[in-house]
Amino acid sequence: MSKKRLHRILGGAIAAACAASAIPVQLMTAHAADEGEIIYATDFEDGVVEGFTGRGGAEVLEVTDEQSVSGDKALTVSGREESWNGPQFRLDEVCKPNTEYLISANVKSEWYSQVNFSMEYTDTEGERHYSNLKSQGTDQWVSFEDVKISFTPDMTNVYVYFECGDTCKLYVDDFELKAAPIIPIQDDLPSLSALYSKYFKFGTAIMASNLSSPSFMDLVDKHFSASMTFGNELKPDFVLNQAASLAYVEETGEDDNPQISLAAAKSMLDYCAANGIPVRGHTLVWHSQTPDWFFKEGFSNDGDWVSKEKMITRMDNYIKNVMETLAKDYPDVEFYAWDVVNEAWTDSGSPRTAGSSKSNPEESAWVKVFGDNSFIRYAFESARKYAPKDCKLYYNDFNEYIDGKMNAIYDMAMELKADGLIDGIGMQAHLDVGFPTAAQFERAIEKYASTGLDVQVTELDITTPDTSENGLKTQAQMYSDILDACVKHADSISAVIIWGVTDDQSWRAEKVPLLFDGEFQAKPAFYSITDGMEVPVYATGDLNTDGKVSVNDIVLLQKYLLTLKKFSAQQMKLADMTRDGKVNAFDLTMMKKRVLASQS
Ligand code: 9MR
Repeated sequence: MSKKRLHRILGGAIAAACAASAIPVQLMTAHAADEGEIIYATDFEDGVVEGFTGRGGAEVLEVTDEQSVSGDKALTVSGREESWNGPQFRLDEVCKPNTEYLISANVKSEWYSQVNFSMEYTDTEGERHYSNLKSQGTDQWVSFEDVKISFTPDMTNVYVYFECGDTCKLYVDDFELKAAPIIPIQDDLPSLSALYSKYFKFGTAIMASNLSSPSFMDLVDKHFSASMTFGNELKPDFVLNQAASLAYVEETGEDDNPQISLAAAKSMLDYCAANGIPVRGHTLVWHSQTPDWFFKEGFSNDGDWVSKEKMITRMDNYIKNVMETLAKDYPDVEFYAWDVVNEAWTDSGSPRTAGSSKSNPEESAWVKVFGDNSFIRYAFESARKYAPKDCKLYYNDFNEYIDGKMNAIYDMAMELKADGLIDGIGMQAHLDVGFPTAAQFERAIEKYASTGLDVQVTELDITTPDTSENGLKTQAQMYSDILDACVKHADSISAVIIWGVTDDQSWRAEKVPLLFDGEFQAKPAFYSITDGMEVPVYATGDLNTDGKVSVNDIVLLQKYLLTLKKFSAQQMKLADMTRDGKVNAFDLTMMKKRVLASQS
């Protein structure tokens, strides 16, 4: 960032206007920002702390000349009583939902520690959510540059904030918030979902925060419309509602019915319903991202661990509540698959160590309560009882090509299959260019396919430590080899899901594991899995190019007619049911007749 004094948008003209009309700056409403427009920027050289407040309440925020990057001054935050205390900046009062912004700042922790740049919001049921955007560990100034941020209309009290692992002083300088330039996606690429539709569903996983990025969602729409996984929002720690569970105990005296909320998933569920995208539910029973109170007497944080019997009932009620709430509140979302149990076996093929995943991420509270992996069968029994009849049930795991784990999954699957409890095995496929080889991965596909169950590749990404042009070529080759193996075994594989869309939003962003870069452009890996593929010809009406004309296509056409959706040139052609060169209500009527006829 240059040394020149940044102009403080709110501190200048707008703040003056607010002062004149006695409107506090904090109450200003968001305005439509033009691409690249600076919404707020300060280098603190004017000695004013504005826009920032302390997260804990006790912090002291002041301008200091002890430290700075540009000029002589910076913001300092002292009196931090907890590591999460620090300066926060409220976004939703100055920014618009469904718009992408970029934030840059220089931040320094007084002592060596990890500096986190994070985001917080409140959902429609009043629950607060926190997510880390970027972290760096040092006692020097660290620079966060153009970190993307956006939020949806149902998120309120949206803040970005800085914290560090210690309670020492924090410094901030050169904070800048601007509207991101709009980078269009490449229109001339073939759609991945369409290219692979004759083999399997080709889909992706996204997070609710991605919904607010227009170009990101254009990529989802074009390439991944065959299947959607929610990266976090259907995991137990997002779904379980402790306040409601405690209230239920208070009211009924029973502590075996955990209460749930789908508020965090709402915007994604609405998106999938409106766009007719089938969903892979992820995940019901997992040691990770599951709160300890779920396993404790009275649903209290410091209660004793419950008995196995009580946990069986709690798990059954949890799965029942999830399935019933989805069916009642989201009847239009098609859940075609659910990960019933996730990551229960270690690489050596034994159950995880008993414990709390909050103290040690490898340990499992399920094993703590059950003593072994016997909870898996109960989970599948409950899922079978409550899941929609046509929804397939999966066991899902990573390192699924390592012998010990692979054999344990195979044996477990065969036992569950004998009782009709499981439909498939999910191979997460978090791979690296160095390990495993495509041949090892294919061997695992063969092993799982030999159960006679369905196989899905549920979370494919391939990291490369070398991000040079050469490294990206090696990555492209591996993507191509893995997809070749999937196509070869397409008879056993019903879906291949990429764990994310653009590198910058990936959980392994530094090793650029995905098909598109942070600028929404296709990488060599994309071309390696599309080049030479036959572009399929679709039946008129098959708007989502999934190989059939169905209710999902009707939904899409309705959306187009209500001008809620743009169609590509291919979709315009496919939508013209009456072949009169126009897309209108007559096409919708004809499509409805076609779908009705195919159902009778
Ligand atoms: O992509 C998810 C990331 O945003 C979360 O921080 C992380 C926390 O565990 O979970 C990631 O998703 C995981 C998935 O649910 C199960 N397989 C491994 C994935 C990557 O950690």
